[in-house]
Amino acid sequence: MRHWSILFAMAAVGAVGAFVYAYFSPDWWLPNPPGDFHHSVSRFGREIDKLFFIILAITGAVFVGTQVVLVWAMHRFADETDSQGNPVRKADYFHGSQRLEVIWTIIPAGILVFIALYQMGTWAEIKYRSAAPKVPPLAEVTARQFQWVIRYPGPDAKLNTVDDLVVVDDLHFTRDRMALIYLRSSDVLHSFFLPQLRVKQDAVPGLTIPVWFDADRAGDYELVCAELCGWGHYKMRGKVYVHETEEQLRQWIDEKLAEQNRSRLTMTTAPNGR
Ligand SMILES: [Cu+2]
Repeated sequence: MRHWSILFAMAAVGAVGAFVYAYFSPDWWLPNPPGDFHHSVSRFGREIDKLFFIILAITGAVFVGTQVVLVWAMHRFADETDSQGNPVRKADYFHGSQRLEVIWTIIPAGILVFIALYQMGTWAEIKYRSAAPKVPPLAEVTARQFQWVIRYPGPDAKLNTVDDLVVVDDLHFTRDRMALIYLRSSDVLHSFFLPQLRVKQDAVPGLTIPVWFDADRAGDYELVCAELCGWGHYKMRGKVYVHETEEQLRQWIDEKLAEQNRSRLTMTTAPNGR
């Protein structure tokens, strides 16, 4: 049955085709701003994408190589019968080959060691606390079922004081500046995920974890929870807005504060009929 090899070849060609198509499609797996889906907008994003492509190239080459061998073997050793219906060749087998097993253990092990060493610099830059930027924190982000509570320092520029601004699901920061947040959880495990900036960090109850990131393009992005944290997990979706300048960010915080003070005032005066 020689044509089985054709079916397997088509499956492999289809799989490679899907990858090639994906690269030219806006639904490409690495989310980027619409209209420019090949350019990550953050420094970490570019580094992570580079690692992603290296791994994709290695796994892609191995996939194509093994598929070629598979299809060739199916084609070359398909069963054949002569005109009397007798097999042309007898089935043959052997009990493994030590040399082959050594080869296909050493090569993947070597590749894994290479990736482990190669990614260390990027990992250190994104995750090591010693690499955290020496800047005042942008905000404290507390995950809870099912929202992100974000606390920005108020006019005194200090966190956890009475003049802080507390909002829900609304993360704002400034372009071209490392933003540092302190991530916490008040109930279960959540995961702070900024897909366009390639930032992902678990929020762990009892821990305060510094997370830092930047964006080199102003605009709207998204914040989602990437850890199944309960029935309303899907609702843990926040807005991210990157301002052009620090003044604009400051202005947004001031406006929000004024708005909240106004509503607090109406709340306290309303029962007395004004
Ligand atoms: Cu969550």
